[in-house]
Amino acid sequence: MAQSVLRNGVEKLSEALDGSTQGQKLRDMAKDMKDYHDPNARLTTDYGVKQTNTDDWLKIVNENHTGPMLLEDHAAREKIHRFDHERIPERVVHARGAGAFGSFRMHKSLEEYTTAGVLTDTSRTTPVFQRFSTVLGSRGSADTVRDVRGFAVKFYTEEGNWDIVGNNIPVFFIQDAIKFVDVIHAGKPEPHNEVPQAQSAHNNFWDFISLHSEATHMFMWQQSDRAIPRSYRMMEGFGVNTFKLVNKDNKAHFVKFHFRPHLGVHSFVWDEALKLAGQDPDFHRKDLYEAIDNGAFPKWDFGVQLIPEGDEDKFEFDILDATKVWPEEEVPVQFVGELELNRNVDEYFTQTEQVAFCTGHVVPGIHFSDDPLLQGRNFSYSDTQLTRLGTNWQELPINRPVCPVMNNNRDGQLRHSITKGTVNYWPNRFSATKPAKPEEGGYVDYAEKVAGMKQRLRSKKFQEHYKQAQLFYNSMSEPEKMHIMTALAFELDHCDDPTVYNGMVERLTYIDLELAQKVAELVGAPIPQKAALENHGKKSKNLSQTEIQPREPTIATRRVAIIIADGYDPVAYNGMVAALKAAGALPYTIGPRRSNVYAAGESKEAGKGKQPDHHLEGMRSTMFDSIFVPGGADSIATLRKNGRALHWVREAYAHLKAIGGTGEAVEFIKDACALPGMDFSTSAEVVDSYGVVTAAKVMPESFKETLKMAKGAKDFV
Ligand code: HDD
Repeated sequence: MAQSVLRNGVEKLSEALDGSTQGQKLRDMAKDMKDYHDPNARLTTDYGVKQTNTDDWLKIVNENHTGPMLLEDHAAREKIHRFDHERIPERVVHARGAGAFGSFRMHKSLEEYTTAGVLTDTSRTTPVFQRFSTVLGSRGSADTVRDVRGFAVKFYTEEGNWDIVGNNIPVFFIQDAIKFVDVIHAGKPEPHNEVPQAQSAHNNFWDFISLHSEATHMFMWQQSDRAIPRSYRMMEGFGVNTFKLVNKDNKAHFVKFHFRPHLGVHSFVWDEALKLAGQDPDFHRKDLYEAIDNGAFPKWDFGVQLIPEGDEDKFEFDILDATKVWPEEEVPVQFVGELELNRNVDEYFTQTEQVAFCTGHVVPGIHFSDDPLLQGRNFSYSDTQLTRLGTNWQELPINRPVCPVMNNNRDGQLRHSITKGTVNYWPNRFSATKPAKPEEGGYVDYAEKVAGMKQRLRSKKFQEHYKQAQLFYNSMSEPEKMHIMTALAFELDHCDDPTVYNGMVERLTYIDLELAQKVAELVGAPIPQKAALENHGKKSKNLSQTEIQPREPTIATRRVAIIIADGYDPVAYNGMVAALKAAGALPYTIGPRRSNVYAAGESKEAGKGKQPDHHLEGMRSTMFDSIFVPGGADSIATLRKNGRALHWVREAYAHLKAIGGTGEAVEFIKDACALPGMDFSTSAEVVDSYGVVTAAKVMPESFKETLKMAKGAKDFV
């Protein structure tokens, strides 16, 4: 695996260097790359001396070839010493992540609003590096936990690096950066026992949330399906904070950045996410890597919401408050560009781990607003990189810009570039390395009049914390509402302090009384009888993820398990495999063993048979989007007797997945899915969240159509 990964990287790099897509950044990094597949390369020390033996420490040996080891062996000590220091501090938040390279293009210029070349020049392809992450877990934690996902994009523009350090949720827990420490301490493992890992389901988190009412809107998103995405490729991205765009006439617009996935937004059901966290903790990481490796490049439409300076007071909410969305009815999103990820990393540590994003990284034409969360973030990001990476982190290959970097910042640990010349200050007698004029592309600060009292205050509109939480909840579909209710009930069940869960139930009465009552009943809190605040009943579009549909219905990159045993129907099997592959889906054959399985009419002696990709115990239904079972009397008779096979089908059914079968598999699937006392012939009998799948004569086309509908599939042929 490791070898193919590296080879792949090197091959792709040479393709890129031939002039394709985002060659600029790749050419830049190639200066520091080594090819570990060079058969002519020889092992050396760090100081370059070739080594004849890196397996035995130098010793004084007796006749039995044993004896004490020598301190003199510098090469051996170097090897151990380097190993001892391999780890660096993980990110204080967002430690767990995955990254990829890509490119960004604008199809409509934003020159009316900004001078930034990256947003105005439609002939440019800007290279990018993107990192996705969870927030709370440590670097080795699981991908599929309930959490906000980081969505950080570094644009290597011709004018310098521009970073959007966003999330897959458009709002945040807090309004002022100073509260970040509190919300993160509350969410991270508790201080006395470092429990729980990568979860918000504990006393401290909900204690803080129940007492800090500005988090109300955000915790509703965090309890929704958005926090358990099916794939990084199937989530939206939001810049969250309010920035400013400034045009050539020095006119400013407030702006929020959006990324909308071409594949639509899809999520796990909670039980699936929970199980996957143990069964395949790298699920999202692998999903991203495999999709890019297969050429199924994830894409997002890039959009902006714009408010002209001067209009900022026209809204019920403060447009600088990161706990509020700008409802799309009031400020539509204009989609003007496209982000594509098309190349996997060559090495995780030097690229995904060492990449350092900073909200303070902006290019001419893009400016900060007075958003108090953003202003504080601008300090925190460059500061944290010092602990994590050390001084001169900006010079690391993944972080350095593609344009020249010239200044009088010097020295410090691990300084990489060598600056020639006799002066390191400005002004100097050579008039060397001088400040740029605006017409030379110099960054010009946006001039604003600021006057006021020096005080620790927030604007009045910042004090309102519930209307948008109600708006979000009201906008959910019924299944989404149910998922929020069960998520809250799960989380609060993990809190054993009644002050915490009682307090949270009380907080819910500010959003929706019925929701509060249902949660209260499940978690054992007093059932509230009165709403603390009347629900305004309003809704807004695109808050429900069911509205963020795929651009084109597609099953591309969906993982389909095809379960077979000896005697399976080869016509149904081959037809389905071919149809799925043709549609870009990823069929995996699962058998009772990974040794060859024989179709009806095939014999072991004739040397035929099909080797499954996995056996039934090696994988679980959770790792697939769908299941197909071809008929074949003997195959189905075997599967019927196999508890794990039944579990595969039944579990997939419970997780609302499309299930298909032909011939004898039809009754098998029905029996496997049937719940005690359930009348399978009418969907009305079906328990709440359970999808209904009745399989009869499943042709590849109808199966594909069902799969396109992904979760929530109801009755198909
Ligand atoms: Fe942050 C990392 C997103 C508020 C302080 N943050 C980090 C990352 C993302 C975000 C995606 C991971 C970047 C990567 O992949 O390396 N953070 C957000 C969003 C916020 C937000 C969308 C609200 C709008 N963050 C926020 C505040 C502070 C920080 C208010 C501090 C005052 N964030 C950090 C940090 C991190 C970080 C401590 C840890 C690692 C890093 O910066 O590079 O500085």
